[in-house]
Amino acid sequence: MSTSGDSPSIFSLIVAREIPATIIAETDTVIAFEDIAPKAPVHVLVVPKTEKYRNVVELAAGDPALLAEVVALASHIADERAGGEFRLVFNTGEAAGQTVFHVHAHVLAGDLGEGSLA
Ligand code: DGP
Repeated sequence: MSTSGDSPSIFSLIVAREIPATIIAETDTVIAFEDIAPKAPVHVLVVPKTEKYRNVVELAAGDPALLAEVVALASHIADERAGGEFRLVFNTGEAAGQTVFHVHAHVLAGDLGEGSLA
């Protein structure tokens, strides 16, 4: 559960259409939009609409079905844009590079460089 107290998050503002984003897919519970600073030919963020969960560990513990929805939408996007092959990244914690504490998956695809995890 969120303990940051700084809601709404930037991603909640995107869900509410209060700031612009290139939204590419949406369900009742999950939204997908282009990352503002793409690191790969395909770089989409898949985000639960609720900001209750700060990271994937909290999401997996609190609502595993919602985590499965995130993975399903990521897979659907990769099917449409990259032949179904993709990297799914959840940065977890500041030291791991997390900057937005509203859980989100990075869907990365296209030419990712040989063996790169970044
Ligand atoms: P992370 O470092 O894992 O917390 O990833 C946060 C990502 O969110 C980062 O790749 C940039 C992206 N991002 C931050 N602010 C915005 C925004 O306002 N719009 C969009 N589309 N992406 C954003």
